Parts: sequence; structure tokens; C-alpha cells
Amino acid sequence: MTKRLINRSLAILLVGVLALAIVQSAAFAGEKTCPLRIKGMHCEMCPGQVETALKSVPGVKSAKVDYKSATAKVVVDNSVKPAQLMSAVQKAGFQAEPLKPEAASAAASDPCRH
Ligand SMILES: [Cu+2]
Repeated sequence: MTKRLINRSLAILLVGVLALAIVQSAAFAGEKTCPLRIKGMHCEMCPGQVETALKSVPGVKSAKVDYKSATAKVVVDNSVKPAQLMSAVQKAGFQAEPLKPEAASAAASDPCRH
């Protein structure tokens, strides 16, 4: 009888903790936009490859690469580190760097706008 009661309160506690965790993760899963300059694109097909590479990074919500301006607009979870985006682009055979050169040093750690 008592054991059953303890099991029941444990179950309720567990559900409560889980619910709290879900609410908190939702609150922390904010988005930010990372403007990047993409180098090494040589034709109209290249942006698609860069987009595919960016979208392969977990936490990337969307990636739009513009061939003419050689820029990318990447919307990501707050958990995504810019270095992950850079290395994904690099693996695809291109280079990515923070969009604004003058802000590059400050942006090196996080060029993304929250
Ligand atoms: Cu190309």
C-alpha cells in the first residue's frame, strides 16, 4: 500500500520534471541569424551545394545562399556554433567567413545576430 503510494508520487514527480525540462528547452531554443560570406563559388549550381552543407549541420533551421552577392543567410538554433557552419561549408569545398569584415575580430567567436 505504502509502496504503491511512493511509486505513484515518484511517477508524478517524474512527469513534472519532464514537463519542466520540455518547457525550459523550448525557452532556450531561440533562433539567431548568421550572415556569412561564401568564397569559392564558381557557378549557379554552387549555392545549392553550400545550402545542403549548411542544412546538414544539426540545429540549422534554414540556409539561403545567394550566388551573385556570395553571401549566405543561415537561421540556426542558439546551440549552433558558427565554427560548425564554417567547417561544414569547408567540407563541401568552399570557404565561409563572417559577413562584415570590420566586425570579423569581434565576430570571430559569434558572428550571429540574436
Ligand atoms: Cu558551381
